[in-house]
Amino acid sequence: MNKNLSGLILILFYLGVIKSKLFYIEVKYPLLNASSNQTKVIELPLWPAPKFIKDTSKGLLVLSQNSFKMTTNLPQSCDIMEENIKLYTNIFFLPKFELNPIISDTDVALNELSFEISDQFCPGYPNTSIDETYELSVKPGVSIIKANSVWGALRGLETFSQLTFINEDNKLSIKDSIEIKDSPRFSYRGILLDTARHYIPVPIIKKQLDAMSYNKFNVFHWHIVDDQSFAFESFKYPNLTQKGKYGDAHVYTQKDVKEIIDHARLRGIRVIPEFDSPGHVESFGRTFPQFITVCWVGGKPYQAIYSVHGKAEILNPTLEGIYPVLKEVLSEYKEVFQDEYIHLGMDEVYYDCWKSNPNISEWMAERNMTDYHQLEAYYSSKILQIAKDLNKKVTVWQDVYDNGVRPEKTTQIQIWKDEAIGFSKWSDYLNDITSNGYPVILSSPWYINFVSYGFQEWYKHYLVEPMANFTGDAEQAKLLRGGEACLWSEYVDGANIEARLWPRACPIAERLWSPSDINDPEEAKFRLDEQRCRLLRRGIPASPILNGYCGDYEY
Ligand code: CP6
Repeated sequence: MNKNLSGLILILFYLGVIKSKLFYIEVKYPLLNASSNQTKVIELPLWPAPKFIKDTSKGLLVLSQNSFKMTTNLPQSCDIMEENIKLYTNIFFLPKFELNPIISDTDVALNELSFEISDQFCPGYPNTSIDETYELSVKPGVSIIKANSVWGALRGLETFSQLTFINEDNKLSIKDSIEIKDSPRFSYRGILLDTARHYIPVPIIKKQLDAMSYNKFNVFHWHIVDDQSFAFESFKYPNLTQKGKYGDAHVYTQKDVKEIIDHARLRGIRVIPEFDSPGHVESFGRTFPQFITVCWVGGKPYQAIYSVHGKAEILNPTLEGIYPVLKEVLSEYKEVFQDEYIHLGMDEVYYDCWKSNPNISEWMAERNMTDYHQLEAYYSSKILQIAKDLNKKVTVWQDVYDNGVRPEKTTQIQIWKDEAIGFSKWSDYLNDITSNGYPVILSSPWYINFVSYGFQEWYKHYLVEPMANFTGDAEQAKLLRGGEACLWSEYVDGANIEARLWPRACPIAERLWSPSDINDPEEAKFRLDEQRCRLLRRGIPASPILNGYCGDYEY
């Protein structure tokens, strides 16, 4: 081989080694098992990985619960910071592990974590344009988190918490010189929970919000009603709840909803509720059977309600009486849910029942409608107008767009179809919808309710690159606002949601937060292992990833 060439290869090889050494640190592994002799080289065990890390540490700092404090530069008290300082103090000094609080002469202390927040005000609810950028500087004495907003400070605090571990002397410690600069790749990083197929108890929903914040998710898409149940407490139409709920214990009172929204706010998470129609309305139709399309069978009306689940129950858009009711329902949503967006569903509209009904055919003929897509589009435009009149921005499932409706350009189109379930490729939808100027949320590759033996899906979910087949320019690319992991709950309720959701949602959290080139699952798996153990330590019963154990943790 040519000498120069082999020299070059050597240099490249050497650079590769240096790069990986910079990125990897030596820690006791498992992290909590201070007495273990196992040492393993793992990356700084951060999840999701930040944009930039510089670790020039030479030793450890010790945090003592007697002296460590967190301070902010905010002139006024801010409940978000105060609550999180409490929450994270509990995470740092979990009483369960009885840490040694003594700082001895040979220890170097970290006594303060100081938040320097440029927008010195305490925000209300998080919104689409929150700034989650932060910089973290860990050093002896006072470590610093700089952020533009309180939301960035929260993300930085989570990262800081993930750097702490228990050292050989049973003291909470952190490496002594780390610089991190970080901001999310996508602004929308959501999880859909379906509490209609099964009710999920309020305290369990709150725990999922906690776990979401540990993974830097920032949107809870609440699929709160569907065919199977209508669990939202309505004061305007109490029967919606009475007839729509599963049982007395299975209702989200408006007080519950407010609590959940406030719990989410403290963690920088938006709550977007879904009102799904004109399909998926069986439970709604128990109160308003007169608005459900009567399917005709053998030349006669056949009231499908209560007898056929799923596909048959569909609103009849030709009945004008429906729209004032929808307006009331949506205005009640608006009173309770704070977010500027509401999700209007409109997925899976099947035409069989509409087609069977001669009154609908007649109505369409009078309006020169020749195609049921036009009827669906008619319904979509009506309900979109209602939302607009209520001053609400809207997300819809892609069906609305597929059907030719072109709503306001603020309307987010959520892609759920894919060739894997008999449609086109999700990347084709992404190219098409963004080329027409609509913001997009991607869900198709991330159904975490589909399970196989073990946790094999995580590679698939992790390796999804949303922009892999993107054909648009940089402007168009910005329209991909992010993605959403969907946990459809046909087979999920309070008994198994936590183990089903975690750590299955973690790979998606990293894909949506971290730079696109953080995509090597063989590197990520060590950090993911640690993230799963971290979730356990914080009280989230996340499933195991593969054989092994989490330090001294008894699971
Ligand atoms: N429920 C509702 C569902 C689905 C949708 N809407 C769904 C269908 C197929 C797959 C995943 C989800 N269970 N209301 C479609 C958005 Cl593969």
